[in-house]
Amino acid sequence: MRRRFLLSTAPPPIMHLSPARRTGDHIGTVLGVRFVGVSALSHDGLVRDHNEDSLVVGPWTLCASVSIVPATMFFPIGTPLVVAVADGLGGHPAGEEASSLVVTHLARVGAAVATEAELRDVLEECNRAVHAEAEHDPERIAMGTTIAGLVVGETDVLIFNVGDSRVYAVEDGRITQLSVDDNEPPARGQTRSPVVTQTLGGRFDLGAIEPHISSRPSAAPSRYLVCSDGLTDAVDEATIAGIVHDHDGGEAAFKLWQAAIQAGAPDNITVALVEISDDQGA
Ligand SMILES: [Mn+2]
Repeated sequence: MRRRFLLSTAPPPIMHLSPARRTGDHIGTVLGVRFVGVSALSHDGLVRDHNEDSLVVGPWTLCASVSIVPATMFFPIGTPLVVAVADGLGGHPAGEEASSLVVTHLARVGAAVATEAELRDVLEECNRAVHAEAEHDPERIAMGTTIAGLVVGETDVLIFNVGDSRVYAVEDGRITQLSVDDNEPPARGQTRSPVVTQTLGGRFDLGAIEPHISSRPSAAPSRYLVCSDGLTDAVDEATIAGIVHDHDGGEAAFKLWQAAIQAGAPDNITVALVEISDDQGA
């Protein structure tokens, strides 16, 4: 283990995020619109020497870089908002290039994704873009990435994934996985195979992808967690559920990261907590 963190160190000053959330509710009340709050961070963990995860929140991206302090952003519900995590394929070259490319594309076009068919088209564009970048470059050959996230629209939330990054619904003290893991069946004694069966790019030819897409009403209040396997492999779902029950916003994102670090953080960790809040300001 090369990396070092003092687990006893006090968290960074994120407590101001609670007043910010109230500010968001206040603005929502004034304008009579619902808001989505997104609190996100991405970190390389304690073992890997760099971060191959990337993140997109609306027009903002974090491309294979590290942010230990969660960023919290608010968006009015209306224009489609894409929140997604991409986990560059380990064991292939340029995982960080693949995850960065995909989130950058989603940041550019995400606001125009209003339907499931449009989302499917955009994910196919991402698959072609990763393959095209890799095709003639020996240093990027077969680079690939997972993608998992949601599009918060006026009436519906579209939930999507390719690969084994995850989306959960957070409700009633429980988390419920909405994404579908694309993993090979586990070997005896394994709970989950590390081998993914489909990704964006990730193969020598341009293979077809079959994104998993489902939808739910974009009701307020509702909460979702989008994360890479660096969180879910290190921290069990009951612990994750407890943390997001007890905390919200940036504080919850930070506590999730902290739990993964305390568990040894063998992989990159990326977390985005998505909270749709009521225009009545609760
Ligand atoms: Mn990972």
